[in-house]
Amino acid sequence: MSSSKTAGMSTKGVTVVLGAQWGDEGKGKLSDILSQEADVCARCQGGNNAGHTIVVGKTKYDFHMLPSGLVNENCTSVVGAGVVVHVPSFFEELSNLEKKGLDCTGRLFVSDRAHLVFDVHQIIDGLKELELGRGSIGTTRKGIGPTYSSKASRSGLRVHHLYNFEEFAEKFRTLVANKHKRYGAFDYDVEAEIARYKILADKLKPYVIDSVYYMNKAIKGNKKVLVEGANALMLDLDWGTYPYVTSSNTTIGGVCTGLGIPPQTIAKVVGVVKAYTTRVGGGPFPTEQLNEIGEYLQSVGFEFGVTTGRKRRCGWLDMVVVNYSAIINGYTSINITKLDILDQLDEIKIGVAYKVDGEILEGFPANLSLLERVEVVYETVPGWKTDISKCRTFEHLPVNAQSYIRRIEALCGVPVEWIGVGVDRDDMVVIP
Ligand code: 2SA
Ligand code: GDP
Ligand code: MG
Repeated sequence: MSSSKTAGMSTKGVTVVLGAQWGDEGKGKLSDILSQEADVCARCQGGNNAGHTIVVGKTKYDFHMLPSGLVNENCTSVVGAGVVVHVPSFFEELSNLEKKGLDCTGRLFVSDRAHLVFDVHQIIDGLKELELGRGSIGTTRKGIGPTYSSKASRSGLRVHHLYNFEEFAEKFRTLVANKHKRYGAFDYDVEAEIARYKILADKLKPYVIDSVYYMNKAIKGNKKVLVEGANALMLDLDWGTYPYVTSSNTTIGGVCTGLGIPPQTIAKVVGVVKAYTTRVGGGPFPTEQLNEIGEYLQSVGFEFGVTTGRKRRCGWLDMVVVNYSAIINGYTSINITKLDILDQLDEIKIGVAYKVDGEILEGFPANLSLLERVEVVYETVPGWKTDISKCRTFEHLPVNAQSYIRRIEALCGVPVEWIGVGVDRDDMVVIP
């Protein structure tokens, strides 16, 4: 396995990787690089709606619910309590990784407090989207929203329920009966599902741990702990473009609630920022380019959903979004990704402010009808018209590319520590 320079894990305290835009910034790639020196890599929220791509030489791995740290055989991976777990997909993903040669034996664990996603949640995800019609969220239909709804309404089932099976079966029948009351008749064989989960419970047992104890022991024992965020700030249930969001806290708070670790254990928070912006699914997107620039970014950036295969919407870098995310997440450094995708452009725009009725807005609006009315103020900078994929140091980047990075730093006040210049693990400029 090739290994690139691995700078960046905090030597004392937890390192966190979070998406700063609408997802798909390249969190998986950075998590993989960092987990080469991590002892533990944990997921704290989301489920198999996520899609993290890692390319190591000729091998491409797609992660959905499992932590990207699994690529590195010295790293143990934890699916934390805040994650929602569809057990059949857990095993399918694991088996796909094993087929690619990864031995995950004894180094993958799942929290006994994680909530379970059932096929019924996925059916309801689809039904809810149908009900919304033209106003649909554009979910991944993986049952994420309905499962977090079951959790919040205290009717969900958690991993530990599988080990008191009579109670599990009873609660599960009630859960499904209540869904029928709300959504009417839909095809779902409850007893067959219970029988399937009887087998899955035994299969899952070796992976189940008390993750609160496990994580805090690792931290106290000075193990190097990495937390891999999924989705991104603008998809956060509280801070994103509600209701066009996912159903978990994708921000720094979700790290503590999803893993049961105290905030003072977090030493480093890396914001992953794509050099332009993409969004998949519905909802507002002020710097979206519904023109040849958007098409260029989509095709050159190969912007397709990793989980659903949907085309991603594309636009210019939006520093209003990045700054809003930096306030909430408190980044200690940034990873700019996919800078190479801008290589061929004559000029590049950066969204630096939002104006409504001629007035600059302070902050990011909560109200979507106000957001729809914003006019983006752009700065235009020259492109570099050079292939940067072989650059490995900041000094080797063309001057205009260096200026683009320095401008981003100046606009958000956070240092850039990594710059992605290609898909492979090694295609990264590290700024020491
Ligand atoms: P959900 O399924 O309830 O979480 O969907 C709610 C919104 O959250 C968006 N969302 C995502 N956005 C970007 N990437 C995601 N992961 C996949 C990927 C997405 C894919 O890596 O490409 O394959 O389509 C992700 N997961 C959820 C979603 O589009 C809704 O807007
Ligand atoms: P994540 O969800 O944030 O992990 O990101 P995704 O895996 O959904 O999408 C990012 C895509 O960009 C993946 O296909 C990565 O292989 C790719 N990628 C990541 N960093 C870079 C980069 O610096 N340059 C290029 N060209 N591709 C990158
Ligand atoms: Mg993704």
